[in-house]
Amino acid sequence: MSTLKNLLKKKIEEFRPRITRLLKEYGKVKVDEVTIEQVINGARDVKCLVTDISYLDPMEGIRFRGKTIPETFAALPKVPGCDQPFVEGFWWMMLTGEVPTMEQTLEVVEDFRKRRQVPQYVFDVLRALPRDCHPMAMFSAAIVAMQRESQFAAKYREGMKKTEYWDPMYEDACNLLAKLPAIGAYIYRMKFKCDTPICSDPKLDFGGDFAHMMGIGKPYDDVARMYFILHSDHESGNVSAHTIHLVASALSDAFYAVSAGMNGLAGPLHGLANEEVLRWTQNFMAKLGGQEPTEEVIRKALWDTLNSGQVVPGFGHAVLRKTDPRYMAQREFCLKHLPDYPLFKVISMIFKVAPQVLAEQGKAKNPWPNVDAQSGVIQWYYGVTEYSFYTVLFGIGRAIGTLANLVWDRGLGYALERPKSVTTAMLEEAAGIKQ
Ligand code: CMX
Repeated sequence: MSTLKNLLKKKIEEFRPRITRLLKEYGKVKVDEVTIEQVINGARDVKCLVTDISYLDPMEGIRFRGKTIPETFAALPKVPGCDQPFVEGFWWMMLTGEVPTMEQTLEVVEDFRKRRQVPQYVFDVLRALPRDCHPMAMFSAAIVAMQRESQFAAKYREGMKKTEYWDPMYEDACNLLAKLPAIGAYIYRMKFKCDTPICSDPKLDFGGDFAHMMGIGKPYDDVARMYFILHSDHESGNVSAHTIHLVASALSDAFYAVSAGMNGLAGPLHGLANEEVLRWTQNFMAKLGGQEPTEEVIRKALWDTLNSGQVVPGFGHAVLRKTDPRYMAQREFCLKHLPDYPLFKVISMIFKVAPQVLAEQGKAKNPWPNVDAQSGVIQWYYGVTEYSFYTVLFGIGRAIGTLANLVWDRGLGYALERPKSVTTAMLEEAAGIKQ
């Protein structure tokens, strides 16, 4: 058993009694109450999920295993000669809550290398799809196509104890995660680069190999590492993470669950917003016909969007009530690497104007930018201008946190998810409305 798997086994076994005790001795203690507004409006803020892998404070933003974004990047072992940490080390940290040493990180790098070969039939599935399919539909199809590889499904058929579920889930999680960079890059090169896929380089780490297979030189490897870590997890209530947790709660394996979660990430109110931001910005720039945008022009474009009943992509959040620190991390990257890039300047101007406009409109509870407002600029700068691909990048990252959650879900024996519905008449009765 690998060092990581051994440590994880120990951690899961140590943790289990905490859940057993809570259920047995304190199962009826109230955590929250639910209002009619929450029932109708998408269970906003209802505390009915548990995860120890990340926590989202509305004012502070995300913490991965208790660490803020800067703390996470500072703590993890860096790829030699690069600014950013190994994604593989981050995977260790998300699974165990501990920062790995360089030696431990390199063990995961080696382990992932052995798992990264994508079966040929996955590429055949991708090639059989019409080329104008959205990259996210392709990504989701490729993931679910691999379901036949699931060790969890095979072991479940053979019969296994509940306390053993985490083990094949861990194997599936590693096998799936290690293959995602090659699948994402294949989709990109097949769809957008005249069908010229690039083979994986066994010497490279997760992020480095992704950049290599995308066909983009340094420092895109660091961009990829940063991007995957930043998008990895946002506790478990967001659409993609929650879908993955929900689907797997029926003991569907990781391939079914992650594919389903990617379909949720592909929605414009969620991960697709990174594509929408670039589309919105490019459309708006095209209308200017080469003229320098001003704050006034941007203000008008924002109002036009709002007045036509559309949302301003990249702004607002269901939980956050301040600028997303994932936005700030990417903005800092831009300030360091591309401060004078015209598109970055436009995005910065939108950052200045949009919160005022949204606040004036008075609908959005959070007028500040989220992770998706900044990410496309960096991709565009490094040559990935095909913005319909951006959500696939988000998806590769999101798999890290959600797969770590799935391993723990099975380790702690979390139950089938099944909230209760009520009828509208029942809500009216609860409200005291007489028909
Ligand atoms: N532009 C215009 N209106 C917005 C808005 C925005 N950026 N953000 C919120 N609003 C509106 C909502 O549509 C809602 O209007 P109605 O009352 O007419 O339905 C109202 O303000 C209240 O919404 P809220 O409680 O502030 O926000 P929600 O929790 O309902 O939704 C989110 C959150 C992210 C879907 C929303 O802010 C939005 O649509 N943003 C733009 C899309 C986006 O950037 N999504 C990416 C989020 C991050 C991610 O998951 O990747």
